[in-house]
Amino acid sequence: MAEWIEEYTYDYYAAKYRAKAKLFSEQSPYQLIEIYDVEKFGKMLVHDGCVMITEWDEFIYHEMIAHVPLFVHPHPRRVLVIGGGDGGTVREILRHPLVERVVLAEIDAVVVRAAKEFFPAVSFGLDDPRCDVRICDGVRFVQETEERFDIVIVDSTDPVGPAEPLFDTSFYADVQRILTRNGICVAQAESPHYYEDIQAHMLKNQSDIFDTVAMYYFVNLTYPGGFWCFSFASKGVSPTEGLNIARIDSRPFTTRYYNAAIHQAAFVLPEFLRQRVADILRK
Ligand code: AG3
Repeated sequence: MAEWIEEYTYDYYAAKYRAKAKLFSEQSPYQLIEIYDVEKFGKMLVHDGCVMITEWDEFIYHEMIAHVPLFVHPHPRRVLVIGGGDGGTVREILRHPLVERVVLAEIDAVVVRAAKEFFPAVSFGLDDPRCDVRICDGVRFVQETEERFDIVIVDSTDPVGPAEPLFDTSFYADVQRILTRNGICVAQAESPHYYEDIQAHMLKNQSDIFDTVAMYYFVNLTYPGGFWCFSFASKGVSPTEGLNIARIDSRPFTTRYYNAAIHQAAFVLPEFLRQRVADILRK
């Protein structure tokens, strides 16, 4: 089999990949989960027609969602991941020797099962003794948990379906409540070209709750447009000022995208986006 598979963005743009084989397809209670073997990119995980990860470029997303908050926080011990059932974010978090415990709250058991079977190099951290995988609704988890976390990472899909409430003020208020004093929340923040309304909505909502809110970007291949963002919100700690560069430079693991200069550069936004973010945060 060799067929083209497509990801549509609205009704005016689509990206097309040459699939060598379809490896997995299952309709879970939340979404259609498919895995393809794709030319160039290797195995590709697709939810409801949207590319989640490929073997080729998942390191970029996962390094940038994890190492930015983990190197900003002076002593990250406990980390909560909402979503992220493929395990890539957990894998990067567990490279930090200070981390004692990671809780992963993933709503969809099928994602975890499929990732363990087809993406062992992404998902292996889920079996680490420091990782506690909970199949549950992350929104309810943050409402109900008595536990406190130094960092909360929202590794979500686009805000349609189950991920929608993860972009709302009430969710961020619960996240703020369960964060410790130097707490940081980093969240998947979409494309500034295709999802500017979502970005505005989430930054505005975060700024109602958090003292410090910023946006940073990374470049990968397989999300629409390639230019993609994460939001950074904290109880005051700056993502770049006072950054401990020596700690980054002496990290006891290798990275392929993240380094100290990339960390700082990621917060330097192109002018259209810098202005837009400044306007949203001023209101
Ligand atoms: N999270 C999904 C990022 C957004 C993808 N959007 C899209 N293709 N339209 C990826 C989860 C990785 N752990």
